Amino acid sequence: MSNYEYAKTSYAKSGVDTEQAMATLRAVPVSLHCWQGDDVLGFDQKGAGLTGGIQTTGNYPGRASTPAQLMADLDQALSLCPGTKKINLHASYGIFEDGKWVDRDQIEPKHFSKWVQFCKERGLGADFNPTFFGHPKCDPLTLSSPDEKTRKFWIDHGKACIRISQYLADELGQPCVMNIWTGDGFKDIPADRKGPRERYRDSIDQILSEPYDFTKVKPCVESKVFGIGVEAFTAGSSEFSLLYAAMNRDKCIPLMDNGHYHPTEAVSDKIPALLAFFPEIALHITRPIRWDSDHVVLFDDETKEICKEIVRCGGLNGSVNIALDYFDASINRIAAWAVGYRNLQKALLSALLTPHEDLKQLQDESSFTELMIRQEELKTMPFGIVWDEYCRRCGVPADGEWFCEVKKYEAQILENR
Ligand code: RNT
Ligand code: ZN
Repeated sequence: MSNYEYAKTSYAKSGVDTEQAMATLRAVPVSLHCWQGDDVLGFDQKGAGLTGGIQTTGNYPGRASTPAQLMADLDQALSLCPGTKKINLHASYGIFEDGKWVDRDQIEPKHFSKWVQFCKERGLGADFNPTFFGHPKCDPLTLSSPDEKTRKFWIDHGKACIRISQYLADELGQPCVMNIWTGDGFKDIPADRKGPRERYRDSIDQILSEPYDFTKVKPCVESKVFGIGVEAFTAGSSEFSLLYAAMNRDKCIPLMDNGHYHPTEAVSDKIPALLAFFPEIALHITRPIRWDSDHVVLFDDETKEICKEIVRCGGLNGSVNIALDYFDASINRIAAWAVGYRNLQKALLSALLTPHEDLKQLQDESSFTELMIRQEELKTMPFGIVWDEYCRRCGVPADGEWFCEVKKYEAQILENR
């Protein structure tokens, strides 16, 4: 009996079909964030640096600094990632031909045609994000600024991004999730909390007044508890963002980033709460250490719990849009992409290899002793064997066989940058 046959039989005994689990996982789109490749700097600003209360730390050599380099690095990372991939783009990654630069309120679909070509050649979908940070027109507020000129600039940016998202969805034949997140907030105790939120709300209303097909373009509002330099107040708090989405269900969906809550809050628990009310939600999967530190995603308990909730709430049928969001500049950036992506795939596979119906029944029968035993015993099932088989079927290297590829690429390409 092969290792895989052994694993398959073991799982079958606990009521799990490994074939079905692998087939399901293979079809689930997961969005890989382009910004891990260049420390969130983008191409449209020279020297504005990263602002908005987010930060990359580390100075690992070989950062991509041109579209061609970022695409080459993405290719290397994608070749190591099993499953169905989408690329998550930010507006700051527009490509201006012949030096024809335009500011963010003027960007057009044509500035993303190279990305469309990239995605088409590889059969990928794309998601999109307006970039409300790292720009001289952050005053430092954007959509909640009291300066009407500033606010208009950023509203126009948001509208331009709706048009680009529609273009990406139409060209690639897949829905495009368009995420609105700003770092708007205050370092210290505000004198007015309602004003910024009213302006933020009005700004999102104006952005979403731009026409789009809601079956193809999925605008989201991402909440956040605090950022660096905006410790006292963020305009887009959890209540604000969730309520905005709840009151505008016909035109947007909520987005939760699991780095954006107090450290004892668990996004895994919030997923079923939101799905009790929203037909569709979106996630940014990351790893906070003490704060929104955006560390590389691990195959850890909370990632597994998030994936369990996605799977058992039926989220793989399209009701949960899954994206990664982390940025580590202290290690090889391609390895960071690949290991985080693979860990999310592992967590999803592990969730798919769980007999959820049996476990639910034990809970409903109040058989909590048996429930604990079953849940504990699942932890030592031969998961790694199924993972290896899944990688093999997807045509990507198994664990232990991919880092050598990254090292080769580092020696040949990254070290010469
Ligand atoms: C920041 C948010 C946001 C960004 C990206 C780059 O805290 O998580 O999603 O990470 O838009
Ligand atoms: Zn995020």
